[in-house]
Amino acid sequence: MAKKLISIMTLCVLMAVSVFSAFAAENETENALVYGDVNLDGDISIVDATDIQKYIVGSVELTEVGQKLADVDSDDRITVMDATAIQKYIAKLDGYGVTGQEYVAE
Ligand SMILES: [Ca+2]
Ligand SMILES: [Ca+2]
Repeated sequence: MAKKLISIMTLCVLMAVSVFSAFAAENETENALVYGDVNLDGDISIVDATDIQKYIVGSVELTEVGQKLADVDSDDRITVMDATAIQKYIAKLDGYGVTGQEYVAE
């Protein structure tokens, strides 16, 4: 009896694990690209603004997509204005351009 209970519990754990990993994998593919998430970690944070500043001074590289997501004021350049716009978005101030909007590849 106890043995049967253990095998049922094991089955439940295995099912929970597989459901969870399927959910995690799905989440990853559905992780939409959003303007402002320069480092593509799924979060718009001060790190992204800092990455832009570092990119401007040449101390960090951005991926091709990262560079597109960095231009949040849509002037086709990556400047300190983009970093400022992201900071405004985080601080919930106006003037954050397209930060937080979904990026759709052309
Ligand atoms: Ca980020
Ligand atoms: Ca810009």
